Amino acid sequence: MFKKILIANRGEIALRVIRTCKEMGIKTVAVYSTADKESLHVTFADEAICIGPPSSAESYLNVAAIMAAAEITNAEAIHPGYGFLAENAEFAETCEESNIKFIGPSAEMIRKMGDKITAKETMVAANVPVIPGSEGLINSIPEGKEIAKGIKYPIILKATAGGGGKGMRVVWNEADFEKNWDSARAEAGAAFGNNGIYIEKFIEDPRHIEVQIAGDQFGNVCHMSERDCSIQRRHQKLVEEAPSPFLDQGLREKMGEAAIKAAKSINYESVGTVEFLVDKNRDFYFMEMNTRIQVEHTVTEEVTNLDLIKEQIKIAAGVPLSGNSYFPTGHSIECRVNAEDPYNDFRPCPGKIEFLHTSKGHGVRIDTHVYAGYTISPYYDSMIAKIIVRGVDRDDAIAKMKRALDEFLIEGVKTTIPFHKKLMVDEHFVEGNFTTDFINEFEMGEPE
Ligand code: MV4
Repeated sequence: MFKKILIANRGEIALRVIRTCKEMGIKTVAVYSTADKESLHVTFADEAICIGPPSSAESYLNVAAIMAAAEITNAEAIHPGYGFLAENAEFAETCEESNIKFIGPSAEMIRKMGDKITAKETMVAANVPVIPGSEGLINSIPEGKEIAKGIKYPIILKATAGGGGKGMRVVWNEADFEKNWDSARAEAGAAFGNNGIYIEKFIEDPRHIEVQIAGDQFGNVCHMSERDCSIQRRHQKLVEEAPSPFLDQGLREKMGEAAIKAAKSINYESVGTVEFLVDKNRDFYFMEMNTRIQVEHTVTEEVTNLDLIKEQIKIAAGVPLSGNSYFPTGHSIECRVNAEDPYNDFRPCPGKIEFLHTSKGHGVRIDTHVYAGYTISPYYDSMIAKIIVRGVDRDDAIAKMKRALDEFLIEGVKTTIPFHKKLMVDEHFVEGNFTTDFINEFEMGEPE
């Protein structure tokens, strides 16, 4: 096992990794920007190294500074967390070349899943269901229109370098093809320096259901069942839960097996997530694979009793998996507490936390890096805490979440708590009857 790990991240996930390292007897090195000097990941790590000024580009994305910090401290491995360098193939490659273990998949696996057309071709070859559409890149408008006619409108244009909705356009009829083609191409080119576009049938009102998987260095792959992440706003998840209220055991097993096939087809090493779109007929289609630990890994931990960070570190150290898959017991829900004003278009609200009391008690877990007196920086993501509950069933989990939201007291900044309180009593949410379009219909009303 590793003796020392450097965590190339900040906030709650840096703290999350440090906690597991402590339990495993592994020393930790925190890196931080000057804006994060007072952060808990700096306090709780065994060593801490400043890697630059507040801007991410000069600190948490500064590969040279991070590699220097790892070398100075003799760290044997780097945990990238999520965001920042977690899915950066060049960074993984730099680690490989420096004989520092990147706690994640190889640069090659990251690249394969990062290019969406390559990922899709890989899934077709592996017999994983994909959304009907073009075979690879579209080279011209007439070619695109021909394919669209074949699969029938509505269709969706997607950027091969994309993800997170950038360079994506829904086209409802042939008359609207050209203008959407132009804007998708321009947006993809500007965002990724790659304007390659492909076409898919547009799935209306889908659910976003993803399967947690893990693969070891010996070709064993298992799944840890699914998470429902359909409650999203502008491609940012707000609430995640496990299991999905939409799946029965039969579909769960089928999606789990498909996710295992997907991971095996690239000899996937590490923990990862296979994202699916599920339509009204309960047909599911591969969408993307995330080659990192995700924010919402916690709900899977709550229903499987696994420590996914521990599994990830063990895999990186060469420990074999048992190969057995995991099915959920009970129900878990996570609400993301963001320093944003839900009554004002979820506008970010950085600033000083004047008072804080976090929820406690049976079945409640709070993962956060903030405390009373902490100043939320405008430089980074606005997520300041995750409220995670576990109940015997979905109704129990919702009851616990309502209670936990009432107990979460924060002053000085606006947060998404009022949104979550309204959601937990929404009829459609309570019935488990929601799709990715849910938020567009949701009314916040006026502040109390
Ligand atoms: C789709 C789709 C409908 N049909 N593809 C959104 C981000 C990117 N990962 C893919 N996305 C979508 N792809 C087809 N063929 C709808 C979405 C989509 C979406 C997917 C999951 C969760 C939220 C979403 C919100 C809007 C659109």
